[in-house]
Amino acid sequence: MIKKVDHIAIAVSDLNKEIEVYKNIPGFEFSGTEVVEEQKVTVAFFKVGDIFIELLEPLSDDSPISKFIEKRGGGLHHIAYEVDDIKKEITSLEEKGIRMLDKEPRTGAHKARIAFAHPKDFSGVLTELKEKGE
Ligand code: CMX
Repeated sequence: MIKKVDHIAIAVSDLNKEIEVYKNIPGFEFSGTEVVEEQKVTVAFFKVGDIFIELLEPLSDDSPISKFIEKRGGGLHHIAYEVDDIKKEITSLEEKGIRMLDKEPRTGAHKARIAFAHPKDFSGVLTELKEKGE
């Protein structure tokens, strides 16, 4: 079962510049950056209420985020939902006809286990399942 929205991710080409913008917004609490080699991104998290806004900057030209920024110029990239048992949820969504881009979980920020579902099966929105890590 999907438990809650964990984070909303926004693709940016200049992370440090965007961090300064968000740091000035009352209610946005900066909680640090992390390089996620497996996903070829650097991420910055801001806590807003009980969810996070995740800024995503590509680490390299072959990062999927570079491709996205090239195609769309950045902006809203994905919504992530927290689940307790990601393998079970991958199977459950597939049984409902949703195409999972990841059949097996991968490692995301904070050592979470993550898997993406095809945007075409979620109203055009790239959708991440996330089982918390550390
Ligand atoms: N939103 C909506 N549609 C998107 C999209 C997005 N963010 N990214 C890609 N698409 C669309 C593409 O336009 C494409 O559509 P068409 O088939 O009509 O051309 C389709 O989805 C497939 O996209 P692709 O880039 O060709 O497919 P790939 O297999 O190369 O990439 C994907 C798959 C989308 C999962 C990958 O590009 C991606 O974005 N991975 C996520 C990386 C990421 O965010 N990592 C951070 C994790 C950090 C964390 O949260 O812990």
